[in-house]
Amino acid sequence: MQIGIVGLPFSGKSTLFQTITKAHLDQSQLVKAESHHAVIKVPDSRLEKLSGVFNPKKTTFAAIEFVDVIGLQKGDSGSSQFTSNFLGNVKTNDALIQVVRLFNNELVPHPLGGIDLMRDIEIFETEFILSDLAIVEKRVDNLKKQILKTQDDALKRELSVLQKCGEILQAEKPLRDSDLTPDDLHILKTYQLLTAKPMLIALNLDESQAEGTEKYFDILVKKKIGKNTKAITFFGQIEFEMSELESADAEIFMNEYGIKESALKSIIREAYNLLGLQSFFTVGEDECRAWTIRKGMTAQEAAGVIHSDFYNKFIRAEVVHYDDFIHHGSFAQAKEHGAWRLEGKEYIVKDGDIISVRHN
Ligand SMILES: Nc1nc2c(ncn2[C@@H]2O[C@H](COP(=O)(O)OP(=O)(O)O)[C@@H](O)[C@H]2O)c(=O)[nH]1
Ligand SMILES: [Mg+2]
Repeated sequence: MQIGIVGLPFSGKSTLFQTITKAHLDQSQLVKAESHHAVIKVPDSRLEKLSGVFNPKKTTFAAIEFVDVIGLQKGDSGSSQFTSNFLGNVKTNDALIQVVRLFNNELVPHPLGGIDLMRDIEIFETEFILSDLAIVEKRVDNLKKQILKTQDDALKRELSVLQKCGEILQAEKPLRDSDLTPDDLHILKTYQLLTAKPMLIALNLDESQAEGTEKYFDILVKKKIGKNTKAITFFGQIEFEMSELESADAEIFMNEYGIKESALKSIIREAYNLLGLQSFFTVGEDECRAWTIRKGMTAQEAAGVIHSDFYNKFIRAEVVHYDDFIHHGSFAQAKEHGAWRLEGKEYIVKDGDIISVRHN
C-alpha cells in the first residue's frame, strides 16, 4: 500500500512526510527533484497476540509506504502545468493525501499569491480529471476498433466500464465519488486513474487558526466534497517540531498548545481509516503477517495482495475472524463452533479476518 502526498509547492508536504515517517531530509534532499519514499509499520496489538500463539519465525506488520511526491516546480501557475512526469509519480500510488495550505508564513509566500482553500483543491481536481479523461477516451477508441474485429466479451465489458467513466469525468466528477462497483474498479486498475484513488485532504493550519477548524470543514461540505473524499486538519509546523522531541518534552509541548494526541499517531491512523484501509492476517509457523487492503475488497482481491497469481488461481478462502479465534482458542475449536468458514471469491473481507487461500 503506497500513499502519495501531493499539493502545491510550500504547502507543507515535506514537513508532513517527515513528521509521519520520522525520516530526516537534509537541505540537499529537499531541493532534489526526486520523490522521497519511506515505509512505516502499522502498529497492531492483534498481530502481536497471534504471534504469541503461533510462535512464528517471522512477524510482519502491515506496512504503508508514504511518498513525498516531487515534480510540481516552484512557479507553476497551477493551470495545466502538471507535467506528465509529475502525473506519472502520482499514478503509482494506491491513495493520495493532498496537503492544502491554510497557514500564514511571510517567509515562504504561497506560490499563487495567497490562501484559497477551494482554488487549491480544485486545481488538482481539474487536472486529475483531465488526465483521466484523456486516458479513458484514447482507450475507448482503441477498444471499439478491437471489438469490431474480435467481438470479444471481456473487451465489451471493459468498454462499457470505460464509457461509464467517460460520462462521470465529462460531468467533472472524480471517479472515487461515483458508483463504480468493485468489479469495475478491478477492470480499471491497470489504467491507474488518478481520480479513482481515495483522497484525504489534509488542511495545514497554523496555531492561530486552531479555532477555525470547523469553519474550514463547513466550506468543504458546502462545496459538496464527495463521499469518498475525506478531510482532516493538522498543524504542520508544530507537529513536525514535536516529532523531533523526546516524549516527555513533547508532552509539555502538546499541553501548551492544547493538542490532545500527537499528530504522528493520529495522522497515520486517520490516513488508514479515512482512506478506507483495513488489515487481514495470515498465520503459521513460518510467518504471522498483517496485510493492508481497502475496505470492501473481496477474498479474491485480498488473495491477489498476498500474491498476484492468487487472484486468478483463487479457489476458496478459509476464514476465521481474529475475535472468534481468540475466543475459541484454536482453529479446531473455531471450526467446531462454526466460526471457521470456507468463503468464495465474492466474500467481502472484514478487518481482522484470518485468511488462508486455497488456490490452483
Ligand atoms: N508557519 C508554518 N510554516 C509551515 C507549516 N508547514 C510548513 N511550513 C513551512 O513552509 C515551508 C515549506 O514547507 P515544505 O514542507 O517544505 O513544503 P512542500 O514544498 O510542500 O514540501 C517550510 O519552510 C516549512 O517550515 C505550518 O504549518 N506553519
Ligand atoms: Mg517538499
